[in-house]
Amino acid sequence: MPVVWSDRHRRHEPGGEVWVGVRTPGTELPERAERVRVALTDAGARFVDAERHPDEALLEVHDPALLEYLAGAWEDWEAAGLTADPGQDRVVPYLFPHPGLLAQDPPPVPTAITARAGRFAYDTMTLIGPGTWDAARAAVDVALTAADLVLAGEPASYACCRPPGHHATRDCFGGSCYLNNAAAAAARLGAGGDGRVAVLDVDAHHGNGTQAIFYSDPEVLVGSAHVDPAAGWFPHFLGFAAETGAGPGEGANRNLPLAPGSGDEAWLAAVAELAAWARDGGVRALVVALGVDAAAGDPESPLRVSADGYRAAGRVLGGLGLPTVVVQEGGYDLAAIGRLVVEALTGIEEGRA
Ligand code: SP5
Ligand code: ZN
Repeated sequence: MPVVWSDRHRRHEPGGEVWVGVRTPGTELPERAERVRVALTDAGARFVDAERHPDEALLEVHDPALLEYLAGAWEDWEAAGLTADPGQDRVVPYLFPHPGLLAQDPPPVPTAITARAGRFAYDTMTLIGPGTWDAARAAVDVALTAADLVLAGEPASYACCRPPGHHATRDCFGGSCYLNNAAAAAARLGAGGDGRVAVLDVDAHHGNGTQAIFYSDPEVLVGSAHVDPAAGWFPHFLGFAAETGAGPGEGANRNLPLAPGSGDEAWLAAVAELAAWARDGGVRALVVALGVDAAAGDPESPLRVSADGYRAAGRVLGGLGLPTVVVQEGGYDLAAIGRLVVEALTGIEEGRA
């Protein structure tokens, strides 16, 4: 299947993560996408450069206030002198508008640049530097170009997105994600209005942003298999089985939390359950949010899936026989990420055959 790519991902250098107040090296590195590119090149893949898309497609899934903030966040931070005093070379939030704090909903966008970040960031780990907006915007273009290829008749396409997107909601960002690439692709696939779309998320972490964006939407099924947040894993506050959608979207969200240590058997059973759910829901197009951080060697999750497991999951998802856009999410084991992606994509092609 064609691989959609943008060199602009390299402009996003997170510069680490502030975790429990400490600047740690972080794992969402430019090298991740480069390793995937090399593995796909070796596998003989056909590369397509991302095409620039107007903001309209993005406004289907994001609040204009978030886009406006992210587009200027770095320049505002620098202009406010914060790189010199107190000497912080990335945008880091410090104050968060919790519901219990507020007199206004939605909260105002604060005047102080230091306070503004917390209006949109929900964690301290997802830092903004000079090239972050350009790269995040390019990742959406990658996903939208991949969706366009499928709309033009390709059976499947792979969006090699970086930074990832599935933790970004309509109006806030976190979990190494800024803009929701998979949600933008799903909105694009569903734009014709003639049938439901499914987003099936196999990243090790709950796809909370995608869930939130489509939570009341009966036309986009969102399913996620992930390590149980109740067992102590990000995103901690959601991803539970009881979250099934709201209002007209009731029944259109499905979460399958897995115990830490789960390997191929339990994980593949969950992936198969999500696939059967989408099939029974009568969907006509599929977005696979492909995180490969459920793999055994990944530093960010306790799931123990093998490379063969990713291949088998690909076969299950490809077996649905739907027009499919695969969107890259997490995966932080640099030595394994390339092979894991190749196995998953190969599995999807085998499943379709
Ligand atoms: C897209 C994606 O996979 N995002 C995952 C973000 C989860 N990050 C959670 C990080 C939690 C803190 N990690 C600290 C590691 C210290 N050794
Ligand atoms: Zn993840």
